[in-house]
Amino acid sequence: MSDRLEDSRPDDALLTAARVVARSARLAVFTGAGVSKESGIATFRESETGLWARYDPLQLATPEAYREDPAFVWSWYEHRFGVAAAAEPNAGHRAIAELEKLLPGVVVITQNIDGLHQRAGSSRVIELHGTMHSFRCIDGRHRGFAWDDIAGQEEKPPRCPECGDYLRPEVVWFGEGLPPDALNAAQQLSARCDVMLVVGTSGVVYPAAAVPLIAREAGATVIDVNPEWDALAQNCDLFLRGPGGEVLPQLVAAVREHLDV
Ligand code: BV8
Repeated sequence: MSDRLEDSRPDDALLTAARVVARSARLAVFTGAGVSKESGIATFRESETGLWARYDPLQLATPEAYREDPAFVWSWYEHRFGVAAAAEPNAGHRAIAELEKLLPGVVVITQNIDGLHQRAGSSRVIELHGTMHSFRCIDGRHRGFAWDDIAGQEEKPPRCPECGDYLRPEVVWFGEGLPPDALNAAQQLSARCDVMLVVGTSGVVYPAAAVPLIAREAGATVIDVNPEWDALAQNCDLFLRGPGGEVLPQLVAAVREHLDV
């Protein structure tokens, strides 16, 4: 699709997007922190509130920060784990999960580590940056510990039940490579999708941010959902301005009309 509908006539853009999505055979949904904003989880671009307001996630989500002060970085993840555990998937997450019921071959590629897509019902989710719901010892020999396996330990960070090393969340920190299987799957699905719906990402963190670019290069129609017109919006075919929790349910309702279901 060559011409890009500005968001000057939002209803037209939404109806066009719904027509494109309803006709898709291989829809990929690429999400960032913005899709969880309406679940009460701060995005990276906004500062947190309270204790963590004065810390920059880009400085905390690194192996260096963890080596320097493991207890401090662990406390940040413990705080975020608590926020995510108390959060509920919002209408945007649920709308994305509903697309999987309406269309064939829908896959979600997310940068988020909060697990809300899965809790909303999406069953094909690629977590490019790992998950905060699983832990491993720092040299990676023992993996897959759940929060319940370690919650009783007083020491921060808790110790690996197998080898006694400190544990860390199974997330990708800045400067660390992405899980090869997840990255390869995301790149292949992006190159093969016919429509990519991008929701709530500023598109600045690589290699994840290349996902929509791969899709567009391969000829997919790229639709961006974001309250702000930003770098990604300039490289998409359709821009739907607004929060995911509002736009996505409207989009799915219009897709249902197209599919007459
Ligand atoms: C790598 C997990 C190489 C952790 C994250 C120096 C050294 C090394 C690497 C680099 C370097 N300089 C640059 C790099 C590359 C670096 C990078 O891209 N840096 C950026 C800052 C320039 N990348 C890496 O380091 C990656 N690894 O390159 O390694 C390598 C290769 C092989 C072997 C060894 C090494 C790893 C990057 C992954 C980092 N981990 N998360 C954790 O979460 O704790 S990144 C984290 O930040 C998120 O996962 C996400 O990817 C990113 C935040 O971006 P967004 O999700 O887009 O969120 P953001 O807040 O930015 O934007 C929110 C958007 O939502 C906004 O547009 C807003 O308008 C919108 N919004 C707001 N409200 C709503 C909304 N949208 C919808 N609805 C709403 N209601």
